[in-house]
Parts: sequence; structure tokens; C-alpha cells
Amino acid sequence: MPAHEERAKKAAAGPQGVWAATKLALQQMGGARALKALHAVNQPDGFDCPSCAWPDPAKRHHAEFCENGAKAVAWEATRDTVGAEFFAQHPISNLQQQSGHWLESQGRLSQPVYRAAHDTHYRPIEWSAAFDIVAQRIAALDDPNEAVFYTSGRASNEAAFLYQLMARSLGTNNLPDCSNMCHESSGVALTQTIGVGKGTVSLEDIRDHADLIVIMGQNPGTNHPRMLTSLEALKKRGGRIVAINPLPEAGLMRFKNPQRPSGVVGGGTALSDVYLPVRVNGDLALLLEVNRRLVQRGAVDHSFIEAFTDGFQAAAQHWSSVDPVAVSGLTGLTSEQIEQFVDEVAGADRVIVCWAMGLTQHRNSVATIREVVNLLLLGGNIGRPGAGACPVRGHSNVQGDRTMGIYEKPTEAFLTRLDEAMGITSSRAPGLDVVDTITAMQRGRVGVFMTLGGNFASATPDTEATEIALGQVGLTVHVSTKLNRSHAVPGVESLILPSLGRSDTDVQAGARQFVTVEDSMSVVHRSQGSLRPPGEDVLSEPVIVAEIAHRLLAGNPIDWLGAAADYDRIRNHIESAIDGFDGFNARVREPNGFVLANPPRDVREFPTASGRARFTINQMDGVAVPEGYLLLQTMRSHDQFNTTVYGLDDRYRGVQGTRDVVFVHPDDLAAQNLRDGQRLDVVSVSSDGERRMRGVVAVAYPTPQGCAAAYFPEANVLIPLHSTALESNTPTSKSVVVRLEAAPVGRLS
Ligand SMILES: Nc1nc2c(c(=O)[nH]1)N[C@H]1C(S)=C(S)[C@@H](COP(=O)(O)OP(=O)(O)OC[C@H]3O[C@@H](n4cnc5c(=O)[nH]c(N)nc54)[C@H](O)[C@@H]3O)O[C@H]1N2
Ligand SMILES: Nc1nc2c(c(=O)[nH]1)N[C@H]1C(S)=C(S)[C@@H](COP(=O)(O)OP(=O)(O)OC[C@H]3O[C@@H](n4cnc5c(=O)[nH]c(N)nc54)[C@H](O)[C@@H]3O)O[C@H]1N2
Ligand SMILES: [Mo]
Repeated sequence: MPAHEERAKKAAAGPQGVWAATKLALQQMGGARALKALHAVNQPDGFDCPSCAWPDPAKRHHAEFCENGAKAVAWEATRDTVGAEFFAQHPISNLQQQSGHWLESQGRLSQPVYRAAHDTHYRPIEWSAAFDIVAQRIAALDDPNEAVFYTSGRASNEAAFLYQLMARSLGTNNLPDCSNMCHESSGVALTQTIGVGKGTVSLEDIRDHADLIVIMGQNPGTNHPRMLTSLEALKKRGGRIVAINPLPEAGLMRFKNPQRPSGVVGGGTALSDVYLPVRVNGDLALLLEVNRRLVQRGAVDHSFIEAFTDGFQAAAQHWSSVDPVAVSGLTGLTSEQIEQFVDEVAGADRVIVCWAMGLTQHRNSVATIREVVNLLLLGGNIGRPGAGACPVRGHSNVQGDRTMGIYEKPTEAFLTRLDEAMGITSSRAPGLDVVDTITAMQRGRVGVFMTLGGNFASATPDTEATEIALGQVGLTVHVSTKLNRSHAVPGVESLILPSLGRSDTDVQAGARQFVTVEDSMSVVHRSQGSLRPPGEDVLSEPVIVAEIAHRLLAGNPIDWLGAAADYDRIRNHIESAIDGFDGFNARVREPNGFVLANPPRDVREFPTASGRARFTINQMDGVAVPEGYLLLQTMRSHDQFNTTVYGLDDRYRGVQGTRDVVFVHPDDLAAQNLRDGQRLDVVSVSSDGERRMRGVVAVAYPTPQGCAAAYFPEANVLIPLHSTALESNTPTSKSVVVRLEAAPVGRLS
């Protein structure tokens, strides 16, 4: 094993990335299909990459995708299929023994299957019988709120719109989604402060205009690799980057652009000018201190503050009382390091802050993101070119799904318009989010649980408790492309309904259909698959939803089947029911789609109660970590998409052949007489007891002392269900208090 300083790679992308992706594409798809698929990704007439939500440039490169996007496409477009024979050979008890990687590796789901109560197997079922079961079981519930409809962020706008319309027509707002575990804290904080829960920048702002990009709690080299191209462009014109992350991630340090020969052979472009190895959850303290110093220096835009904001005086007062000793304890940074950050902000006219899960999955996440907004407001950095807030979204259509109404707490304005347009009467009672859904399952209050994509069992916290909870549900219904852990822990009855993916050709009533998606920067555009689907028996998501709704909601004014036969009709409904979609069908046929309005970004209008952007007062706090314990974050490797594990290597962090690792500072290992490479148990402690992850290999790594890191989803066994962020109820996946225990000698783990 190399010493920890050498373990992490110093630059992202480059030729190894191209090779890793090509190999997987050829294995899964074969030559011709691979070529066809990769040629169509992110092209105006092709399909939207099913990986991340980073936007496409207006002028597309002939290969507008990255290593990890190519992996995601290859994974979906595999020629292997899972059908009747597979389910006959593998009882559910056998599926439970398999890893998530194995389950997904079996191929694309190719026919609907049903597990009857107490049956040992899933067995093939006709589509119409499957739809009848779902409709009958929902109709038999005492209360529509005993049905829950989960969505993962890959669902198209069209599928998502119909799905929420079905739930609301039924009378429930039980529409939890992956956002509840992802950028919920960003949405809450941005809505409170600037009145709109979305980011305020465009790709051009980053590439062409910004002077400084601050990247907090985000690992773009792995999770948004195409962002590196924009960062490279920023650097080339003299822009600067500050990276704030407990780990020196390769993609924050250097970038070798694989789309240019110099990137393949040369040393690449240096990215971060300042790198601050903040302690896990130290960002709120850091931002409070930075804002204190900015005000003290007078590096603020008084005319903006005067014209567009309120609450500045009170916030300034609050910053003046920030305690530098507490800051140093919580951040692990020296005063000089923090001063470098302040110098960068003070010296830049146009500042953008990008962030992702490193900020959103802590108890104090909403406060932290409000403090990001404070920093931006101080410099007048909202609503002008090259400046703004950039929550970098995860799933490729997670933002669009929210726009379509996948939200358990819809606003009155949203429901009023929806009801009027669609002739329904939606419930005004808030629905269940992800964590509340699991609690309701535990109490036996969920009769039917349907999922539109995703892997609820593995993505959620407290794996053991969640799996038991899923078993309490009367009927689980999973609309999925691939087999995953959620299918192995069924409700009393269970259905797996195979759906088309992004890359598949979708023909309805003899005509080829396209769907639409919204990227991280509010651009709505088309996505049209072009590959042969995995079988005749695989239906599109809009069709599956419409068939169920049609059976369930007989007296309802909506022509469900008609809408699913021609997606233009769904888009017409969207136009009539959702703000910002006038002329939807025409505008989305433009090559690059269209950008949704965003008043703070476009015209510096802030739809808050006061009509002004709000400075907020956020109390400095942190997680109490007892002596001998560490604060563990859970994160993604370079070889996965969320719960989908492509392989067991994490090239950039120098880990090979395993995911059961815990990254720890060498001095923390030494202090506990533990060694690099040793097998350990990681034990989390919380008010309701201990949770244990067994047989994990210690990796000495440059993370700040007192901190640790492990991979999601494996480490979800450690996260208590009740540990969530204030105001957003997001599981605290990046703040888990743990201790390390040497594994007993001789134990098989
Ligand atoms: N290839 C690939 N692409 C993806 C995904 C994938 O799994 N694979 N997932 C998609 C989804 S749904 C999402 S939400 C995004 C996720 O994108 P990211 O947010 O980049 O994902 P994580 O791996 O969770 O990484 C979080 C980063 O935050 C850092 N971090 C952890 N704790 C803290 C902290 O307290 N403070 C700070 N400043 N940093 C911290 C970690 O070291 C890590 O670099 O990516 C999307 N894109
Ligand atoms: N500990 C910890 N937990 C976390 C996180 C973390 O950082 N740490 N991150 C959280 C975040 S940010 C997120 S977004 C969630 C992710 O939660 P989810 O979105 O629920 O999980 P995914 O792993 O993205 O879902 C993968 C499954 O989706 C299905 N699928 C893929 N494509 C399609 C499609 O086109 N249609 C349909 N119908 N199904 C499809 C496949 O069956 C695949 O197995 O996890 C969260 N959980
Ligand atoms: Mo996410």
C-alpha cells in the first residue's frame, strides 16, 4: 500500500477515464450498439445523459459526455436481460443474499413479475393483471393517505407530471422523492432567502463571466465531470477557484481534458487556487467567520444591500460576535487559511458558489446554505452575469420532477392552478417525505408503496430498520429498469414493472415519442432514445402510470390513456397546469430547449414575503463528537451512480477491488493503535443505540483529523433514521458520529 500522501490521484479524467468507460461500454453493449448510444448522448436530437444534471453547452462537442456518463449509458443499454427464467431460478431468499452490484449486473428487467402473499418467488404476470392489482389494492385502502408514491430523479417531466396528477387525483400529497435525501436543504434555504428554491446561474456565467468559483462539499471530478470543462475554461481566462472539502479530491486539483490531445498527454490544467481542508460539518463556522471578516474589511456592496435586501444590520451585528476560537475548533483551519479565502472573495467582482451533498446532508445544512446566501448577498452576487448561487443537482431530472409537482409539501399557488387546469380537488394536507414514509411504514400505516425508479431500500438511512419497514407494507410496486435491493425486500405482495430507460426508443400509437427534462440550471430540453428496448414486454413510464390511473380513477375528468398515447398531450396538460410552460410543445422543439424564468437571476426580483432578499442570522454550531470518536461522512466512489455500483475501484482515491473501506487520518489510526489495511468494525452511536458495519478495511488518508469517510450505500447501516437536518428533514448522511473497533481475530466477516 502506498503512503497516504501518494494514494490519491492528483488529476481528474485523462486517458485512463476514457479507457475505463470504453471497456464497460463494449462489455455491456457490444461495438455497434455502444457507438450508436454514445453518439446520441446529450446531442440536440439524442437522449439526455442518464447520469448527472450538469447542463449541456449550446454548442455541443461531438462527444458531449464523460467517463461516468458513458458508464451510466452502458449500464442501462446492456444487452443482458432478466426474465421469467431468472426469477424461477432465484427465489427471493436468494436475491437477498446477493450484493447490489450483482443484482444490477444481471441485466435489464424484461417482463412484469408478481410476488403473491407468502410466495417464495416472483412469477411472471400479464400487464393488465398487474395494473388491476395496483388499482384494486389502492382502491381498497381506508384512506388515500395510506398510499405513498416515491420518485427517483431520473423520471421525465411527462412521467412525473402524470404520476403526481394520479396521486393528487386520488387525494394525497404522499410524493416523497430522492430530493428529500439530496438538495432539500438547498431548496428550503434558497426559498427562505431569495424566494426561489433553485440556482441562479447559467453555464455561461461559470465559463465566460465569473471571476471566482467557490466549490463547497462537491466532488465534480467524479459526480459532475463535465463541470471540469467549464472550470477549465474559467481558468484559461484567468478566473480563480477556491475548493472547500475535507478531502483533496482529484477533480478539484487538476483536470486533464480527455477531449483534447494536450489533456491526454500533458499535466493538465491546475484548478484550485486555494484549497481549504475543512473539517466535516465545519462549513457553517467557516462561512460565519468569512462573512464577519468581509464586513469588517468593508468588502461589501452597499448599494445592492440597500436596494435589494433586508436584515443586513442585524446580521452584521451577529457576525461581530463570532468567536474565532470556536471557528478554529469547528473548521480545523488556521486564521491564515481562512484569510486566503476572504482575500479571494474580496478581490473578485463576480462570485459564484457551487455546492452539493457536502453541505446538504448535515443537521445544520439549511443554516449553512443560508450563510452561503449571506456571502453572496454581501457582494451583490445574485442577479448579474458571472455571479450567483449554484446548487449542483444530482439526478439528471431531479429539478424537473420538482417543477412538475413531485413534492410532498406543494404550495397553495401550485395546487390552485393544478386543480383549475385539471378539474380535480387536491388535498391541502402535507404528505410524507422519505423519512416520514419509513416511520409510517413502521407503524403499519402504508398499505401501498409505489416507486417510479430509484432504490428506496438502499438509498435511505438505517438500512436494517428500513428493510423491515418495507416488509410491513401491503403491496410494494417498483417501476424499474434493473433489479436492485428494493426488489429483494418486498412488501407482503409485490410487483416489479419493467420500464423503458432514457436510451430506449419509445413508440406510442405508431409514433416515436420524446420526453423532456430540466437540468441543474433550469434549461428544459428534449430527450429521445434511439436503441432497441430490452423486449416487447417493457413499457414506458408514462404508459405504466396512465394504465394504473385509468383503472383507479374512473370518474376522473382526465383522459389518461389518450395522454400516454401521445406525449404532446401530456405537455399540453403541463402547459395549462404549471407556470412557465407557455408554448411548451413548440418551445421545447428548439434545438436547445428553453430556460425557465427565475426572477432573482433574471430581474433581481425576490418573491419573498417582503419582496427583498433576506440576510439571515445563523447560530454557529457543530456536532458533538466525544473523545475517541470520529465524524464520518458517506460519499460516492468513482465507480458508482448512487446505489448502482459499476465496479469496486475508486481510481482517484487509490482504492482497488473493494468498497468496504473507511478513510481515516493516519494519526487517528495511530492514536488508537490501528494500522492502515487493518480490518475494523465501524460503530455509530446515537440516542437509540449503536449500529455496526463489520469487516471494513482502514485506509490511511489525508482527511482532517477527527474525521472519516466511507462509501454510500454500504455505510447507510450506520445512519439513524431519526437523525435529520433541521427544517429539511434530510438524513444526516455526512455527519455520523462513529468509533472504530479492531475486528475480533478469527471472526468471519
Ligand atoms: N458518477 C456519478 N455521478 C453522480 C452521482 C453518482 O453517484 N455517480 N450521483 C448524482 C447525485 S444524485 C448527486 S446528489 C450528486 C452528488 O455529488 P457530490 O455532492 O459531489 O457527491 P458525494 O460523493 O456525496 O460528495 C460529496 C463531497 O463533499 C465532501 N464533503 C463531505 N462532507 C463535507 C463537509 O462537511 N463539508 C464540505 N465542504 N465537504 C464535505 C466529500 O469529501 C465529497 O467530496 O452527484 C450526481 N452525479
Ligand atoms: N448515506 C448516504 N445516503 C444517500 C446519499 C449519500 O450521499 N449518502 N445520497 C442521497 C442522494 S443525493 C440521492 S439522490 C439518493 C438516490 O436515491 P434513488 O434515486 O432512489 O437511487 P438510485 O440509486 O439512483 O436508483 C437506482 C435504481 O433506479 C432504477 N432506474 C434507473 N434508471 C431508471 C429509469 O430510467 N426508469 C426507472 N423507472 N427506473 C430507473 C434502477 O432500477 C436502479 O436500480 O440517495 C441518497 N442516499
Ligand atoms: Mo442526489
